[in-house]
Amino acid sequence: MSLNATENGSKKDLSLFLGCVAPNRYPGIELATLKVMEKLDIGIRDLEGASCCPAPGVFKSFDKTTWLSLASRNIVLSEDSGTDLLTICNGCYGSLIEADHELKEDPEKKKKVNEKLAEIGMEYKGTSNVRHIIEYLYKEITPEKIKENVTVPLEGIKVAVHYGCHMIRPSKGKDLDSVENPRFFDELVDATGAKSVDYEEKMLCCGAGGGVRSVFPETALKMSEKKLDILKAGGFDCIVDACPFCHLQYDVGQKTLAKEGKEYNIPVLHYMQLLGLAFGYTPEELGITLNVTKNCDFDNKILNLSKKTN
Ligand code: 9S8
Ligand code: 9S8
Ligand code: COM
Repeated sequence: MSLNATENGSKKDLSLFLGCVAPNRYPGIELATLKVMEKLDIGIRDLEGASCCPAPGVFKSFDKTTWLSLASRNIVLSEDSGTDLLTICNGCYGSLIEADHELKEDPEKKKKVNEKLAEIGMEYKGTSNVRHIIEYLYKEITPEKIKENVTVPLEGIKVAVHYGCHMIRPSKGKDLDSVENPRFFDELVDATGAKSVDYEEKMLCCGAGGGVRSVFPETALKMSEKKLDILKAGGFDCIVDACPFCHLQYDVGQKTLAKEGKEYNIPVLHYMQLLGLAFGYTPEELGITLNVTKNCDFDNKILNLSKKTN
């Protein structure tokens, strides 16, 4: 069945906000997103002229006006094309939705930002919404309808879902379920036929956010290591994230740890890549092979699954 987001009254076309990490480090995530969205019949357009969101843990901590002005400029780009703005990164979602919320709630802030935007001939109106791909698929498409499009059920794949911080925290303006024990991402994973299994420290930060990876890389790595130890002991097949920055931290982090003699070999997949596998695309087509972390067990499992269905 072909899916159409207009069914629930939302707009069909979305502007894809890529952020910095996906295009520069993990182009496979963009590739997978475009393939999956095409399969779901959701119209995607490029957000031409977009800049860094700007990264919430960095810019917002230093200068709120600069943060708000840059964020509003990105939002205006999607307003101008009459579409909602779709993010594939927790950080971008966190930054842009919070900025949008502040501007919609506070006329003073809106006025100030519009004075800045007027200098480049732009105006923030508040006519567009900021969406996260996970939240969008869950609410507008639903796990049931995703299931209907699965051609290669990922049976036997034990998934560690990594929510990351900015997708749900702070909860203000987000309208999602429990901050402590969310389930929506797990349900989307289960819709692929794979199984999201709970684990200790599931809600732990990957360690990278808020500038920690740049300034205190050892601290960031220690946090990743903590979760990786738990996942290795639990026999998980892969980590599934919805944030290219968490993705980078767990992927490159494993390479750094391997140099210290700690081998994990746990594949790191963005949800778009997991869904792409369930839709019948190969790991190459989804750019999973561009990751640093490789794991033959996982590749073989996927290969066997696709053989079974063909
Ligand atoms: S943009 Fe610039 S650094 Fe980043 S990927 Fe997501 S958060 Fe927004
Ligand atoms: S990077 Fe993405 S969302 Fe964040 S701050 Fe904590 S966790 Fe990883
Ligand atoms: C993390 C973004 S996804 S930031 O480093 O906290 O800005």
